[in-house]
Amino acid sequence: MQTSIYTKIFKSKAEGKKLFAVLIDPDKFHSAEIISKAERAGVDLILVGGSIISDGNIENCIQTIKKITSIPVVIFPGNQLQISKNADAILLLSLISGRNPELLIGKHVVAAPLLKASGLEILSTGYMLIESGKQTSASYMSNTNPIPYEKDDIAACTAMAGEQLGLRLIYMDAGSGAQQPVSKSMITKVCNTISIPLLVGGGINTSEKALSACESGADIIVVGNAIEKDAELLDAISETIHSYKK
Ligand code: 1GP
Repeated sequence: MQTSIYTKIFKSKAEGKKLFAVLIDPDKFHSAEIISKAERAGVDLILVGGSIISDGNIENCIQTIKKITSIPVVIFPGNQLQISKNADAILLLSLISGRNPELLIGKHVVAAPLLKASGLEILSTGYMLIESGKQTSASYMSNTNPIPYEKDDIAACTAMAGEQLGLRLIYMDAGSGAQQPVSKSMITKVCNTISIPLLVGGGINTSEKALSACESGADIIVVGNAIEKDAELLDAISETIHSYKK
């Protein structure tokens, strides 16, 4: 039987190994070359999704990726339309940093039968937007306020509540192309508060920033924009994340 993606994530965390996830925005996915490079670099997960998909197509994007690589493909949905049975799993996001009922439970009710029929592995995720210097697409589109940059306690209690509600992952996101990633102190505080795996993304555009997130306690480092701009970064960031030891 195939090991579930969650089992692999949880096992890596237990062994102190960090994972590297690359985010592909279907709107910006114009060349399959980046996927081949990700495969060669040893990327662990490919996330696919975006706040808005205007001229890209998530179905075509996932099919193309699946033809090239065996790296697990996980949907990171910008909305309830972004579901494809051709992926391996989906981050079922509940936006726990916000107070928009549609994104806490409403959209999930609408999507539930489709998700069940899809056969996708469902990774229920407490999604936390963190302030990063300027308003991000995710914050604007979700009509929610992110957690203030320096409010580590609020972030920790939010993540704790997510874990207590039974969510299986926490994702702290400074937003796509964030000016500054989530702070070291906030990642550390959240990491020390929960026992479920922690994803961190938004504005991680160098190996140094990836290392900083690892040192702070992130289990999965998510990089999108930086790779889209310069796919050569894949090797360096992957090496940094995979050679990290506590
Ligand atoms: C955005 O966390 C992801 O939701 C990735 O952000 O594109 O800034 O790497 P970047």
